Amino acid sequence: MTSSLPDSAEVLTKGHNLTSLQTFLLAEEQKHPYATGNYTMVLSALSLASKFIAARCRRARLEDVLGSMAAENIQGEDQQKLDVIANEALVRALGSRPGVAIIASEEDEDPIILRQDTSGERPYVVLFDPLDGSSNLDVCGSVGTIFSILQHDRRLGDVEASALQPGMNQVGAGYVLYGPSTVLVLTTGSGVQMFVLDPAIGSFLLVDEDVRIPDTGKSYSMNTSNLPKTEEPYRKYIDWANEEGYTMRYAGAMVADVHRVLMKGGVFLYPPTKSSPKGKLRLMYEANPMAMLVEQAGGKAYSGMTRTMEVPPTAIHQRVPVILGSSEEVDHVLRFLAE
Ligand code: AHM
Ligand code: MG
Repeated sequence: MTSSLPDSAEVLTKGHNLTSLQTFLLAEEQKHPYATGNYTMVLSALSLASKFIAARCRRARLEDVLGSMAAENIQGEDQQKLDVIANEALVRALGSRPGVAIIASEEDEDPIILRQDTSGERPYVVLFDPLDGSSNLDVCGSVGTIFSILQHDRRLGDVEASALQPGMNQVGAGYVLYGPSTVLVLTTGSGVQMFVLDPAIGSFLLVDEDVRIPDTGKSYSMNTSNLPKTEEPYRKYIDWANEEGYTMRYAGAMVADVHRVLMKGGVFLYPPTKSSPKGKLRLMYEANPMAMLVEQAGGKAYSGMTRTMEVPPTAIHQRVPVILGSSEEVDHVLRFLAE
C-alpha cells in the first residue's frame, strides 16, 4: 500500500523546513560571535507587540475600540483609539528590554530615553509608527506597524543624538501588515525575509528567506487626488504612465501599498503637495525603514532626487517626499524629476 504522505527526506529536500522568527534570529545571532543577544531581544519585543496589536485589530469592532480618540497627536492629526493601544503595546514591550536606550514613536512628541549609560555595549534606538494608516480600521482595511533600528554611536556624544542618524546607519528595519493574515517583513542588513503569523500556534513562520522586488511592474500607487496640488514632474509622470497602460492601486496605508509593490513590482509615490510642501510621510518612522527594506530587496527609494537613506535628519518628526519600488520604475519617475 502506498502512502500519500511525503517521507522525511522528501520534506527536507523540498525546503519545507519549519523556521519561526525566533529560530531565525537565534541562528543569525550565532553567526556573530560577539553578539550580546540584545538585538534579538529588540526584535522579539517587536514581534510580541505586533502579535498583541494584530489581536486587538482583529477584535476592534467587538471591543468597541474603533474610531477616533477625539484628540490629536503631536502632528495635529486625528488620533484613533487603536493608535494609542498600539503605541502602548510597543512602548511596554520595548521598554523592558536591556540594550534599548531610546524609543521614538510617531505618536509621541519626544523620544523616550530609557538609559543614558552607554558604557559597555552599544545600545539600540528603536523608532516606530505604531499603527500606520489607522483610519483604514473603521472600514476593516489593512493597517501596519513600521519600525527602524539604529545603534548608538559613541562618537555622537549623548545617547539622545542617536535618534537622528541617517537611514544609512539603520541596523534593521521592517513592517508588520495586519491584513487577511499578519505578515512581518524584515531586514537585518542581509536581504529581506518574510514571516506569516500562524495564529493557531502564536508564531511568525518563515515563508520567504530572500524576498526580491521585481525590477519592473506597470503599476503606480499614489493618491492621485493630490495631482492638482503637486509639482509638475509628478503630473507628467502619471500622464506618461497612464499612456503606457499602467494600472493604479492605492490602499491608503503605506504598509499595504508598499507590500504590494514589494510582491508584484511597481512604484509607490507620496510627493510634496500644497498642504504638505515637504511631503506627508515621516523620514524616521516611514521613509527610512521602507527605503532600507526596498533597497535590500533590490529596489530603489528616493526623496526627490536624493536617495532617502542619505537625507540628513534634522528633526524627529521630519517629513519627506517618497518615491520607492522597482528600480526601473523609480528611474522613470526620476527621469521626469530631472527634466
Ligand atoms: P498615518 O501614519 O498617520 O496613518 O499616515 C500615513 C498614511 C500612510 O499610511 C498612507 O500612505 C498615507 O498616510 C495616506 O495619505 P492620504 O490619505 O493623504 O493618501
Ligand atoms: Mg504612518
